[in-house]
Amino acid sequence: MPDTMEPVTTPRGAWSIAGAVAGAAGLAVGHAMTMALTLRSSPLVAFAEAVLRRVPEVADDRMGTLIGPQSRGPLVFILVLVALLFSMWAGRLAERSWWQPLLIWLGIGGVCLVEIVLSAERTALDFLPTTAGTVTSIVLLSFVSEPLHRIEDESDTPVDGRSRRSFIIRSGVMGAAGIGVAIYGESFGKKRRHVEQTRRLLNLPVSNPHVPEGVVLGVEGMAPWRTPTPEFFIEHTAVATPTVEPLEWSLRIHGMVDHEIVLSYQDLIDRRIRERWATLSCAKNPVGGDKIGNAWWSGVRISALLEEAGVTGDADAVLQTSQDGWTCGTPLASMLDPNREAMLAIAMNGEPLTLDHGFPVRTIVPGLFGHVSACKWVVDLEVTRFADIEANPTKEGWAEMGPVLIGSRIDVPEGGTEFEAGVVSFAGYAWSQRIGISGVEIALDGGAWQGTELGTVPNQDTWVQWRADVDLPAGDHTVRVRAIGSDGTIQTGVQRDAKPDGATGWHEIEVSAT
Ligand SMILES: Nc1nc2c(c(=O)[nH]1)N[C@H]1C(S)=C(S)[C@@H](COP(=O)(O)O)O[C@H]1N2
Ligand SMILES: [Mo]
Repeated sequence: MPDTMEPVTTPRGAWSIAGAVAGAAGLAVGHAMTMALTLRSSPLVAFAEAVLRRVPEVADDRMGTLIGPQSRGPLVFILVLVALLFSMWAGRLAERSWWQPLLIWLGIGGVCLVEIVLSAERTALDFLPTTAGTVTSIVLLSFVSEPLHRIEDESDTPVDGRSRRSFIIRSGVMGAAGIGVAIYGESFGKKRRHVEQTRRLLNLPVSNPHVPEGVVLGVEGMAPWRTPTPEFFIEHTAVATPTVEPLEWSLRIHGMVDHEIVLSYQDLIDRRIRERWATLSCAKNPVGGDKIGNAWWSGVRISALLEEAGVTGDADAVLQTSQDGWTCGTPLASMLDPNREAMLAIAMNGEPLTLDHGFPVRTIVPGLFGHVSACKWVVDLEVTRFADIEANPTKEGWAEMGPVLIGSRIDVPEGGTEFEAGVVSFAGYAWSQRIGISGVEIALDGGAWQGTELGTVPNQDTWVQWRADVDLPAGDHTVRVRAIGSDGTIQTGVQRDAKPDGATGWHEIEVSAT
C-alpha cells in the first residue's frame, strides 16, 4: 500500500520557539553570572547604560525629562525584546544553515563586548557573563532544534511523534531552566544590594583619624601611607563575594575552652572597640609587589574573648572558618598576646568593612600573613592544636606559621625612568612587624650601602616610609634597597619564591641618567 502520509515538515513557529528559548536562556545565564560574580551590570543592562551615557538628555517643558537615566528600565525592556526577536530569527535561520544563527548570536554578544571594552573600569571577569550567555545560546539552539532537524530529515517516512515530543520536552525543560537561572540571579543580586544598603546605613562607634604626624615624608608618587580602601589589595578564594547580613551573622568560639561563646554583631559592637594602625600583607606578595596595605582597623580584642572562654589543655592553634567555608590556622599565642591586639575587625579606615574585605567581621592579627590570620567573613573560632587540623592554605602548600618577613620596597622613581645626571630622590616602604625598623639602606650599582631618612611610625606593626637623595652620574644604574630590623636583623638578599614562606630578596630597579 502506498504511503499516504503527507510529507512531514516542521512549522516555522517551532524554529522560532527554539531560537527564543536559546536566546532567553543565554540572557538568563549572562544575568545570573553577573550577579553571582557580583559584577556591575548584566550585559544588556550595561549596554543600555552605555547607550544612555552617549545619548544627550531630552527634556520637554510640559512632560519633563523624556530620555535620561530614568529611561534605563524601559530601554532594557526594549533591548530584551529586540534580543528575543533576533533570537527567533536565529532559530528560523537554523532550519537551513548552521552558521547564519551563529552570526546573530555573535552579533548580540559582540555589541555587549564592545561596550565592556569601551568602559573604563573593567576586569577580565567582566567579559565572562556575555561570553557564557553567547555560548549558552549557541549550544542550546543546536540542542533544542536537533529534534526539528530529525523531523525534516525523516520527512518521507512515517513519524511516530517521538521527535516532536522530544522537541517539546527539550524546549520546555530548557525554558524552565532559563527561568530558574534568571530567578537565582535576581535573588542573589537582591541579597547583594540589600547587604550593601545595610552596610551604608550602619553607624559604627569607630573613628577615622588623620594619618599621624611625621609618617609621610612628602615624596610625590609614593603609594599613600594609609592605603585607601578602594586601593587595598583583595585576596580570596571565593569566586562570588560572600554576602552576609549583620543580623544573620554570629561567631562561635569553641573547642578547647571552658565555656563556649556565641556572639552576635550587636554583642560585638557593644563591647569595647579598640582601634589601631596595622599593615596587612599577603604571603603571595612578590618582592616589590603591592599585595600589602596599611589601614586603620577598628574591632574587638580577641585575647579578651579567649580569656572569657578559658583556653584549656595544650591548645596551640585557632582554626578560623569563614562563612564561605574557607579556613585558616592561627597560632594561639598570637591571639592571646594582648600587645599584638589581634582583633575581630568591623571597620577599616573608619568605615564598615567593604564586602570584599570581609563584611561584616574579619580577623586582623598584626605581623602574620593573611593566609594564617586575616579570615574574612569569619564565623567560627575553634581553639585546637596544629597537630589536629589542616587549614585550606596549608593544604595548598603555604606555611603553617606565616610570620611576615622583614621587607622593603622602592616606590619612587619607577623602574626604567630616565633622568638628567644629578640628584634624584628615591623613596619607598619598609616593614618588620612586631619588631620595628631601625634603618633602611640603599645601594647604587652594587656599591656600599648607605642610610636613608625614615618616617615615624605609630607602632611597630605599620610600614615605614624611607627616602634618600642619590647623586646619579650619567649612565645606566641599578638601585636596591634593604631593611634593618630593630633587633639587628638585616633583610636577606637571597632570592626566594613566595611559596611557602613568603618571597625574599632585595627590591631592585634600573634607571638611567644622561
Ligand atoms: N574567607 C577568606 N578569608 C581570607 C582569604 C580567603 O581566601 N577567604 N584569603 C586570605 C589571604 S591569603 C589574605 S592575604 C587576606 C587578604 O585580605 P584582603 O583581601 O582584605 O586584603 O585575606 C585572608 N582572608
Ligand atoms: Mo594571602
